[in-house]
Amino acid sequence: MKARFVVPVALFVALAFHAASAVTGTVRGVLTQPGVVWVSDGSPPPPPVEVQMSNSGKAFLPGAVVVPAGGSVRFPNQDPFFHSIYSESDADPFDIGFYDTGPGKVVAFPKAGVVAVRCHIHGSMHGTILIVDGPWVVTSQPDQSYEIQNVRPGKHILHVWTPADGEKTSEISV
Ligand SMILES: [Cu+2]
Repeated sequence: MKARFVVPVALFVALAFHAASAVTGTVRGVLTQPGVVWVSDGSPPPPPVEVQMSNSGKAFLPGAVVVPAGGSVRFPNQDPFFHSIYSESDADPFDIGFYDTGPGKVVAFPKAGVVAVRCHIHGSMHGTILIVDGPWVVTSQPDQSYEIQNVRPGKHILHVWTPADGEKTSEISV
């Protein structure tokens, strides 16, 4: 399965701003498949951003999005029929009710975590929202390597998410 991720451009700008103001470290590694990696290091959150995850052809498009905690996700409905999506995940559960073709609805995600999204009407629909609370990176290198710069010194949790294995965490020292 080909992994597809969408990341908000504004976050890159915010992280570049943080880099100029503190002594920080770099975290490197190699994944076994394309995924998203981030470090919960207590960095101040970037300005809120809104990411889009469309409903198209009875599916979420893209199937996974990344948003910093405090941001939001809009769910435009591109299908000629209703959707009604929800999440029962521990982090940021929601149920936004029925909505027809059009701009859809917006959900805010104040807490970091991994949220599985489903639809009451279409049982096959499944999306993932990664709400992150620190420097992060989407791996795009052919060799699956990653490098996260501007991590604050200290003990932190490293998060690795892949479509096949979900989220795995480990403690690191920077
Ligand atoms: Cu649906």
